[in-house]
Amino acid sequence: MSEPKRYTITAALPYANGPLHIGHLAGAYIAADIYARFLRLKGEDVIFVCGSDEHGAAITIKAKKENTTPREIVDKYHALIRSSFERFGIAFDIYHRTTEPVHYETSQDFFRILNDKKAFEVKESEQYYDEDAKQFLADRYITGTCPKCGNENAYGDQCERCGSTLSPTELINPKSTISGNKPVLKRTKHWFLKLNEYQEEIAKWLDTKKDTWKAHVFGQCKSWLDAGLQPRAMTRDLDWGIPVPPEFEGAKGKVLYVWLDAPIGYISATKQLFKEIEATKFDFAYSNNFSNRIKNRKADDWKDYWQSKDTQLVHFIGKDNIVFHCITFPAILKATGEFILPENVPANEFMNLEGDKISTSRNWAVWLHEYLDEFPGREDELRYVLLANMPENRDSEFTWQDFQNRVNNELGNNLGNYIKRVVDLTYRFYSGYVPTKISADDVLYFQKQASPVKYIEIFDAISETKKKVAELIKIFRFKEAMQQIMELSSLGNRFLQENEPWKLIKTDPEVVELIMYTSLQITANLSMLLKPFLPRTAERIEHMLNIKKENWYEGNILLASGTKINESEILFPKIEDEQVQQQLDKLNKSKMDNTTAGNDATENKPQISDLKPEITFDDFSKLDIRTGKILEAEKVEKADKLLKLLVDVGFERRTIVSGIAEHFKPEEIIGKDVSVIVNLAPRKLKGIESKGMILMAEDETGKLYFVQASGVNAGSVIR
Ligand code: B3M
Ligand code: ZN
Repeated sequence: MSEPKRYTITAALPYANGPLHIGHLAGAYIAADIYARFLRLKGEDVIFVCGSDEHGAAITIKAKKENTTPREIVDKYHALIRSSFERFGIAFDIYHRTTEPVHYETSQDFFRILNDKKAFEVKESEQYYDEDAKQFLADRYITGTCPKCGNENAYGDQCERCGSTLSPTELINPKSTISGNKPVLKRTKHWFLKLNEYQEEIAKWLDTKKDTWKAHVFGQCKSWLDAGLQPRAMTRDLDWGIPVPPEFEGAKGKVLYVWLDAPIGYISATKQLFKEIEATKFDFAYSNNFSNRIKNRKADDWKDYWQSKDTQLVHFIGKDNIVFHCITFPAILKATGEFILPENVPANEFMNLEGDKISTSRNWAVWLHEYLDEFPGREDELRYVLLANMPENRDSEFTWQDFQNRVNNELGNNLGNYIKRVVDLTYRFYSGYVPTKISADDVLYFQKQASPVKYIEIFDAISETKKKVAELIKIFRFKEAMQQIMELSSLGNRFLQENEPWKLIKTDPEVVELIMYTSLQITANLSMLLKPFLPRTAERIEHMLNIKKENWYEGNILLASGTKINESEILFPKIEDEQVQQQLDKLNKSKMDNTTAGNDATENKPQISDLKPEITFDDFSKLDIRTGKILEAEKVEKADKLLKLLVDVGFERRTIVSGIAEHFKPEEIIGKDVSVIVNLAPRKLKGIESKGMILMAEDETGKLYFVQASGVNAGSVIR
């Protein structure tokens, strides 16, 4: 896309059925917030919208569990989630909710438009019904065995273990979660979105995203499309949700499917935002800060952000929401003929906690509201650690030990101490005044001096860092962008350390002015660079340096000579061992509670991997497996896990890319006998076409072994 005129940024609407945890933050909100803050800093026209998702079985199930009403559940958790976001510093322009009237209207209008555009077919189908509870069962009310991976606790719409999207009738041994009984199939009428009719359009559109979308997002979409899109019911028999508009025949007792109404929530939030802007009322605290960009707008201007071709729409979500944002919602938007489609959906993968999957029901989580209470004023430390471990392209892990290490070493020793030192030295040498600007002679002198870190290189490095950070943010590589900033801080540290101004001050005071002037510019640039990433830290540095930058400034001189700066403060106090221990104790308690309650706390980490469902001989005989020999092996650039292999499979030599680089060195596997699936469709990995797959055995520790048939020639058939 050529430079967009404006940006619409959305972050997944969290279900209002529980508090936020670090998995939510690492999945969508920190990335979205960095992106939004960066664009605002650049002076772009951007809105950042979110809100609570208050419908669906997620809510009614929780209400049942807590013996209360859905209304009470959503009111309670909406308030908690909203305040946690606000305290943590996620700078939405609006945090809306899907139980607001404007959202009901908008969603029902969508339903009408989709109907007018003939996007629906009304079908009677059989659906699971609980005869004791006398109600149809929403997907989430049915559990059973996943037909793909054998997980016995899969839901009617999804298996949380293998990530497959399911329909309730696919479950083996279905059970109603209300009564525990086996549900019966009963006929009911529903409106189905004819996704199959959009297959081609969606495929064509997605094809244009091959190079700009994350591989795992694109890959997931592709496999959906390859499987063929099917009509999907957009209504449910439930008493909690947005009613099907009453003029529709048979509407009674039916509500919109939550995945129809939730994404529309982004649009109704935008409508509400512009209504409030017109009335100069701001919903979220942060809106005030950014009101300059969007003030004087009219209520109707929401349309620009959703219907204008020069708007860039970006959805930040976790990987379990990909299909809804990349296929279903785009199909809906397209069907209306009026809306733009997302430019990108940079979904993150999952973050685990201390070796186990984060789980609300097992209380295996770090809850945001608890963190905020237990570590007051330390929001940026959590932001930083979640960012450093952000699951951008693969699942990642949060541990309290790593939290302590990163805060104390990377933030404390590298960044915090550096800034404090520069400020303290400025006080020691110049009573807190930024020294005079350097002269050309000084520069020459300085360039000749022996220090390995040269003055002139510093300013190049600052420019270079700014450029790289901006580029990386634009392609959603936030983790690397943060690393660039930390490297600039390390460079600043080295510059100070190697030039030793505290020694030179006696012999070469002019040179010290140059060193300090330069160091102060580094710190000022760090504060600007940090704004999107660690906003509170950036503010505190700005306060120390007595500057305020509202815009992304391309030049390197941010601090004028003669400015009086403020005294230093400690940015990142040490995280003590006891604090880490307290958190670990808390998690251990959850584990104990679960074991005594009879829940297996390690339910997601089976010792023996689950059995897959039965297949027929025909299924098996489709596989063409042959013996092969590895002839060549080399590392794939910029891919830690991949080796590029040349394999003799008897009838030809094949290039196969294999994810074993963390287990074997290239040189040690040349000549190895292997087993290869030779008729697997080729796929591109890091731009290399891989033709086939090497079979590996994995033991319980994760160690890999080649599956070998020794003594036979390459190309022998395995069956
Ligand atoms: N509430 C699902 C989730 O929290 C859902 C996201 C809606 S985004 C429109 O995973
Ligand atoms: Zn499964």
